[in-house]
Amino acid sequence: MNETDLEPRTRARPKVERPRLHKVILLNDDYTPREFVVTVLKTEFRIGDDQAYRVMMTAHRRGACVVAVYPRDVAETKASRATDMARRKGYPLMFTTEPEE
Ligand code: TYC
Repeated sequence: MNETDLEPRTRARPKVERPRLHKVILLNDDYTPREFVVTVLKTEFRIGDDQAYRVMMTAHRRGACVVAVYPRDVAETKASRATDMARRKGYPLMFTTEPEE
């Protein structure tokens, strides 16, 4: 047998679980300026102007918005970096993470 063999696979292929992805969620608050939220989104999550504005407005209107999904460690690092960026300016802006269903 070689790479060009067209026989169907007969040996068991054990199913491997993919690690679950985690959502980064932007939470609304009454104090952080809209402009600043957009800047944080663009800086930490590398999304464009329009997308950042839409995500910010969705959180503003509905209370929260999913920003993106990543492997757990990446999601947690980005959420705390983004939250810290706001904390340094004295804003209460918060990002959280949760596993995808
Ligand atoms: N609600 C804020 C304001 O009116 C703006 C804002 C939007 C803050 C989204 C946080 O996740 C947020 N200035």
